[in-house]
Amino acid sequence: MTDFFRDIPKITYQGPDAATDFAFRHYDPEAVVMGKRLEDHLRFAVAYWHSFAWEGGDPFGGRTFDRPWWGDDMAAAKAKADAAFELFAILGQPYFCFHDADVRPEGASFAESRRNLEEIVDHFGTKMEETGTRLLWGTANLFSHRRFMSGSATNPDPDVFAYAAATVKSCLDATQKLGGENYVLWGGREGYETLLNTDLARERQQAGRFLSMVVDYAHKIGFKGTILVEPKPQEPTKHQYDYDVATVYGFLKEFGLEKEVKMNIEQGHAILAGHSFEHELALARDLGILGSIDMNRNDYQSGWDTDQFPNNVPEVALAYYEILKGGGFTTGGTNFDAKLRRQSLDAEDLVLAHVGAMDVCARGLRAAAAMLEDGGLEDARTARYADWDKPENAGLLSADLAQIAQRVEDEDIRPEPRSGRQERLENWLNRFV
Ligand code: GLO
Ligand code: MG
Repeated sequence: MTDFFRDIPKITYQGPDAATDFAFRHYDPEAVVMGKRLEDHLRFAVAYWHSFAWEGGDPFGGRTFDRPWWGDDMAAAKAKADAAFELFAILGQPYFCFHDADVRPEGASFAESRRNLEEIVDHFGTKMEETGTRLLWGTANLFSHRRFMSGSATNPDPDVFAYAAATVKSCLDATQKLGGENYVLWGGREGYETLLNTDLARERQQAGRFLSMVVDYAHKIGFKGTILVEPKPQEPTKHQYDYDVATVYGFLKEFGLEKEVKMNIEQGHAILAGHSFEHELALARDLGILGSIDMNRNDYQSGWDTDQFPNNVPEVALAYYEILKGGGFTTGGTNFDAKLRRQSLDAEDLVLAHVGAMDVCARGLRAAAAMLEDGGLEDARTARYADWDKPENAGLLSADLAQIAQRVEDEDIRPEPRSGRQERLENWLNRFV
């Protein structure tokens, strides 16, 4: 036991009129929505990196947080793990996620780093068994260390490619050992700073081969989880190859991986790519590659990936609408890829950030379920496209241009514009959020 969270009670559902801040007002894990418990719909995960490894720095100043587990040896890593599992017990969320670099000290060699990871994985295994907390996904940090400054799989130096491949192998092994339900690849440095020094074609080939190796190895070790790629358009590099869902889909098709790999979609990354979160989710669902989400929120003015905790129910409702419409999560879940503001120093801040975020997601999911059950949007959409189902239009998509042109003249077709009814639908939406 550490005493970092001392005096903070276990959070329970107490309803909207709870007398304390330390309660869920909306997230009742046991409540049944569309035939499923809220806990099983939302599948919340705490992100180890933001909550336990991030020090509160920004480009103008370093560490603001004072944590008893700071340090770069195994004792510090275990103290960190103890504190992390204490937070998990307070929140009662079913899952967590981690990168290798969040949880173990860097060794003097690759082998030492791997052994450090294995030791922490054993420690996690014991704690997971004791507490029932599960692993939503594991991942490798292929972006913080200076060796990865010019990329990992896409590095001009083959030694870095090899180091990255060995790292992912060790992280997939760790994820498999802990029963992780997914494995995530986010290519933070898989991109370029300047085209002047970059061979785009070669780097894309390297990335495609790397991802194929990851998929093959997952099969080889019998990994039953889902391999997920997390799109982001830029930051840290000026341009990242995994720009958005559409770009990654094209990449997966090119390398024959579209049936093997799905997407981990993050709110803030969608915004940076010039999309809404629901756009990215709807597209992934329609392409059959919607896997999991990194839930957070971006500051709309800064143009920077601010990774704040979600606090906007109408936006979150639209996101869960797309997820529920696709049948809900299977192996995926809601990972809070979100960090405190650097002035939020206290243990209480870390707990309450998650409590509020879980409440916001619960409200959003309930609203989304009510919208789907009402069916208003789906009915309006069906009506809008209904003419495509008429017998006279059945052959339109298999005809050629000349046949269509003939028909337009023969039948003297004169299209009559119809309202898109956007405001009416926005008013409908407001009844639920
Ligand atoms: C950063 C990303 C990062 C990933 C993580 C998963 O912008 O969101 O936090 O989610 O590395 O691999
Ligand atoms: Mg993320």
